[in-house]
Amino acid sequence: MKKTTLGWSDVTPKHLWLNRRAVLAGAGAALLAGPATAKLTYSPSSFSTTEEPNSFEDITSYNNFYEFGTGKEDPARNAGALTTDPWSIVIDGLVDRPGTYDIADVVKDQPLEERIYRFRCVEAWSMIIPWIGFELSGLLNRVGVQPGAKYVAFETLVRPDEMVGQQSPILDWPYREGLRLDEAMNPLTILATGLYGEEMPKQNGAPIRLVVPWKYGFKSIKSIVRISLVAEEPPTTWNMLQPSEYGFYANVNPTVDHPRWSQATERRVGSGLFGGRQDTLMFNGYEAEVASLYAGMDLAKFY
Ligand SMILES: Nc1nc2c(c(=O)[nH]1)N[C@H]1C(S)=C(S)[C@@H](COP(=O)(O)O)O[C@H]1N2
Ligand SMILES: [Mo]
Repeated sequence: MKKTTLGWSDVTPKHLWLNRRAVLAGAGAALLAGPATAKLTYSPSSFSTTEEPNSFEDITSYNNFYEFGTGKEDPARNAGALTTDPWSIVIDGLVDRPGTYDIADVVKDQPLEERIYRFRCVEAWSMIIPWIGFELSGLLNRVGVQPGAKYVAFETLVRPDEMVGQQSPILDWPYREGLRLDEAMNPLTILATGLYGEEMPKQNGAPIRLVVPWKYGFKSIKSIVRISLVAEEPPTTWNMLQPSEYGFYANVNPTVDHPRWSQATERRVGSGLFGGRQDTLMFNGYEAEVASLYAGMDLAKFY
C-alpha cells in the first residue's frame, strides 16, 4: 500500500498550521478553553438552510458517540482523551489508487464549504448545524472508483485505551456505516472537518466524519479511519444490532414509524421543553435533491 508523506504543514496555510501547533503545544490551556481548535478557511454553500443554527454549546454538549459512552453528555466529557494527530485513513477495495492516506492528503485540494444542514436523529430530536466540509464525491473521484463498486463502507477508529465506551461490548466495534454509491456521490453528502468555522470538536467526530443530511443521524459516522469501495451492501452497526428497527437506508421519513416510536414529529434541541416540537419533513427537507435516488422503491420495505 502507498504511504503518503504529506503532513498538515504542507497543505495548511502557515498561520493556520502555526495556530494549530500552538494550541496543541499549550494543551493545559487548551483543556481549560475547551476543544483544541483552529480556524478553517471556507466559502458558504447554496445548499445551506436559512434556519437559525443551534448554539455551539448545544451542538457540542448533546451528542451520540457510543465510543465515549451511551449518555448524551458522555462524549463531551470523555472525547478529550482521543489523539487525532497523526490521523490516517485507509482507502481500499474497488479503487484505482488504494492506500493509507494521511488526513492532510485526504483534504488536500478539496474546497471547504460551510453547509448549514438540518440534522435529524432517529431518536426524534434535531438540530441545525453549520458544518465545514467538502463533498465526498471529490475524494472518491480522486482515488478513482472502479466500475464494480456499488457501495461505500466506512469504519470508525478502534482504540479502547482512548475510547472508554469501547471497553464494553455495547456495539460490535468498530462502528460501521455504508451508503449506496449514488448516495455517496450526491452533492449533499459531505465529509466534515469542522463546525462553526473551527476544527471539528472531538465529541462531534474529529478529525473527519460523514454528514448525510437526509438520513437519520446514525448514518453520519464519526472519526473515520477506513473507506472501502465494495460490490455488495456492507454490514452496518445499527442494522446488525437490531435489523427490525434500523434499516440500511435510514432515510428520514415521517410516514414510516420506528417500531417503538413515531417519526412524524421531532424536538428541536435547545428550543424549550414545550415549544420545540415540529413536523418531520420527508427526507428531512431534502426531497427535491434526493427523492429521485429512490424512485420505484417501497420506502416502508427499504427503511
Ligand atoms: N462512530 C460513531 N459515529 C456516530 C455515532 C456513534 O455512536 N459512533 N452516533 C451516530 C448518531 S446516532 C448520531 S445522532 C450522530 C450524532 O452526531 P453529533 O453528536 O455530531 O450531533 O452521530 C452518529 N455517528
Ligand atoms: Mo442518532
